[in-house]
Amino acid sequence: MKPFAIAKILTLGLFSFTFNSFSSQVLQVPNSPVNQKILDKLDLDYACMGNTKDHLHFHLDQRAKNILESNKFSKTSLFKDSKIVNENIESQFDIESFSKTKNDLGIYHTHQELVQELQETAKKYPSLTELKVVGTTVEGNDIHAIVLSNKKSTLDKKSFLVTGTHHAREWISTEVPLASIQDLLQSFSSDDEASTILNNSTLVYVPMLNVDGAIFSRTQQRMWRKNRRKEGISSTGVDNNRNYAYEWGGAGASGSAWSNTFRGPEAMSEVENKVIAQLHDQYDFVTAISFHSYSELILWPWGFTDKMKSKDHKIFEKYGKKMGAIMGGYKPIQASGLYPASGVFDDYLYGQHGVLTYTIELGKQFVPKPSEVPTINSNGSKLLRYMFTEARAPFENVANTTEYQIAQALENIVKSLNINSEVTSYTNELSALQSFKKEQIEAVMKDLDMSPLTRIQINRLIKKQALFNTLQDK
Ligand code: 0X9
Ligand code: ZN
Repeated sequence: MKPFAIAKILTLGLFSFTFNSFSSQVLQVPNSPVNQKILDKLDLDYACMGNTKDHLHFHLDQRAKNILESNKFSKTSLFKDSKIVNENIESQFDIESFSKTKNDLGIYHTHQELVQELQETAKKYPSLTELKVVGTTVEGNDIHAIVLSNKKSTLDKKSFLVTGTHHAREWISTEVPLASIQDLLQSFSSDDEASTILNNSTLVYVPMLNVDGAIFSRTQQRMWRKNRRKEGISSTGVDNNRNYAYEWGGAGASGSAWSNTFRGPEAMSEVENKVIAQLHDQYDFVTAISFHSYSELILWPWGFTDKMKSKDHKIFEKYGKKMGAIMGGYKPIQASGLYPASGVFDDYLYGQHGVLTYTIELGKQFVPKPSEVPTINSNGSKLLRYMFTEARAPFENVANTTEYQIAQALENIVKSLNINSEVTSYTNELSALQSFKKEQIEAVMKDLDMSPLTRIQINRLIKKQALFNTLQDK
């Protein structure tokens, strides 16, 4: 059915049309808080499939169609000004177009090929690499990490983390880490930049974090996103990028096991997420990059809230803009500018551990055309070289100014605002603000782009707290 026809029927408020159930499309709707709420409520899949600040794209598969059929009311708002932007999202996974046999995915690595390549690489460069099994999945597969560093170098080293395939269907996100590994190892002896990086850094790569999901997407169900955790007898899966222990269970993460953004039964319940926590404990990363696809974006914290920027926004923006340029024009933005999502990788590593952390949404498809892969790989490798060289002590020059302290206190309040709105629960955070002048607080709120509603809410809380303190003193 043509987008025009759908839009027309829907704006007329008639809901009797039948969707074509044989192809699965992507529908573009305006990116508004109302539409985000509806998509969340109906548990529809609106991950990065070409999303922008203005538009959300969601997967109109059979499940979505069934849900929409039985929630006719929501459709009125959702389908206003909507259009189909992809007639058949599964066609990008049409491996026949880039591979001869069923077990071979052409330029893309199967899990087996990935492990083989890592083993061969470790064998070829024993003084520069260490191959490790860092976890075992629920389906019994090993999660591999390869650590790159010149073992002979006695220089002080900074640690970096690079991950691929949090999400099963985002095949390209494993290719870029692999390309970067080869880039640095192959040029170590001939190129100053590569040898400097390997002499003074410890680079931890986990090219395929969600191994079970990746295998499932490659062999059974192309559009699979989550891991393969079992709930009862079904493998419903958990979204590894909603399971991290930072603002876990907040906006944009579902409590329903059937949702594509299922947060899991508790924070860090999943082996893949535990692997990241353990690696950070071991290596103490300064900077981390998580590759995903798609939408050509450079994203940074906060992910969980769009109520404010982070206190380190300028630093995130500086590196983000440069990375966007290296990638040939990817858009650099705070992640929640797209849609809020909680329990995400960036927020966890930055918020919990102070790591400069980014999510890179590669390409224009989950599985870009084979002819596009070399450019994405080479830009991605350049991006990583840039970060390994320039983002070695990203927060070093951050002064503990009054503004910074106010921003920190405001951040803590915004975090608790998400949980409840009782004044008594903010006592500590609010007292931290008591010593600052009203004008100073206002200026920082403005600088952090705090939403007017949040400003009003916080100002009210400050007043209440002041009153409470006065009464207590009496
Ligand atoms: O939704 C995600 O986990 C990421 N997009 S993807 O399509 N690769 O799944 C983006 C997360 C970025 N964070 C926020 N948007 N808050
Ligand atoms: Zn993803």
